[in-house]
Amino acid sequence: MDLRGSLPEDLRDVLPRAELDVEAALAKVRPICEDVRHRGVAAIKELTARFDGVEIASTRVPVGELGRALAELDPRVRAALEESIRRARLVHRDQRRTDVTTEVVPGGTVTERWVPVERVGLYVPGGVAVYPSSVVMNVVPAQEAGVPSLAVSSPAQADFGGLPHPAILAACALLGVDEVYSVGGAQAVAMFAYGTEECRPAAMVTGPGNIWVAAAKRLLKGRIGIDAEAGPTEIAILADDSADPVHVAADLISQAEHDVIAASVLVTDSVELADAVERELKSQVARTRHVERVTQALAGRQSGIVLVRDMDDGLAVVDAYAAEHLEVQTRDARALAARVRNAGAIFVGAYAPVSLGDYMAGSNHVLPTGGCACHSSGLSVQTFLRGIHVVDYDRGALAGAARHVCALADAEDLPAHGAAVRARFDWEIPNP
Ligand code: HSO
Ligand code: ZN
Repeated sequence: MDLRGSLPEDLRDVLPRAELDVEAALAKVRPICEDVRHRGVAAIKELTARFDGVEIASTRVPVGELGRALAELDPRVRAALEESIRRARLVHRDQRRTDVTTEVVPGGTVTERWVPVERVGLYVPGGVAVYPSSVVMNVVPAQEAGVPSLAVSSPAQADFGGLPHPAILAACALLGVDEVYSVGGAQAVAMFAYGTEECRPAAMVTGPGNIWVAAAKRLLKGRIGIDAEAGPTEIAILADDSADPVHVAADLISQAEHDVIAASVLVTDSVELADAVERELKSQVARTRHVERVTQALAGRQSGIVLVRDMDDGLAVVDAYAAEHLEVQTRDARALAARVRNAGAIFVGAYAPVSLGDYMAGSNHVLPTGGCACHSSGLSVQTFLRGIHVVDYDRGALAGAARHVCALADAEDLPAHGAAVRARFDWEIPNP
């Protein structure tokens, strides 16, 4: 796409982006959720046999299976997961909030008290995408927020005797999560929302998932709190002629590897870089393991190269796009990155590829997709906290506010609001 002329007004609509039709999945998901609501475990067992092709004796994974999966985990993967957890804890621990008390008037304070969500259900996909790293990224912020009760659910796998994938179980064991369910898809969201004989209901469900999971979350939100609906993953790279085309191409391919509808977008003011990246893509794609998936993702209308006049226009484009992941590979990368307003996460310079953030930077990899980065942020400790205002006024402080309360109550034709204040002063405060 060539935007070297002046930028169009409707920049956001012009830029490439895939859309997921979650609405269409709602009709299929509704009866599934109702079934789980009314028949609980029996319904889940039938749905598991139908969708996952495996009979399960219980939806709850015996605790012994977690320890066994950990014992059988490749020691290199174990060491990497442990380091990933350690780094994520460092970052997320610093996100904890302290209660703040504001003295509004003498004798009148408001405290914002941060209280963790009581119980959280975390959904972990199975199937093509088995990501123990995502277990880390969901569990660590919840634990650091102080969530007292945490349960994980992941689809029953026929290949593993109806248990979730062993890498998921091992990650749970490393994180100290022992409540795990072998339940997938919309059923898992319904299980957390309504509860069953084997699983207590949760106040919130988080975690990525396929379209059925997204639809179930949309259907049941309100009944249960949800995180953002995760769409296909995206990488945008803002680069100038100082960027190395080998790195840029490798990073574009790295996220295209997730999904045929993943988006990889390069924004640059250098035609030479754009050409070099195209050449590099051809040669690297031919050598990558998931050639077909990557080829399809890069050829899709959601991916491509956007040419801009200069870096100011480049910034305008990446802000309008609001990528889940944004890499800045330019001469003054740090300064430029500081000017970006919209992105899920920003990766600065030549040595911060997105795959570092996926596993080992300490940052969270559950991030807003589909342009939602212009109003939302990724998963963090804050996701699992509620700020409760505690209002504490004494008699004198209320007296000082009384006539203003009465005036506004009157203006809104809600005189009983004013009366609730006046009653405390033997009605001596005049009705304005
Ligand atoms: N890039 C994905 C997360 C992930 N990558 C998991 C590898 N494993 C979405 O941020
Ligand atoms: Zn990734």
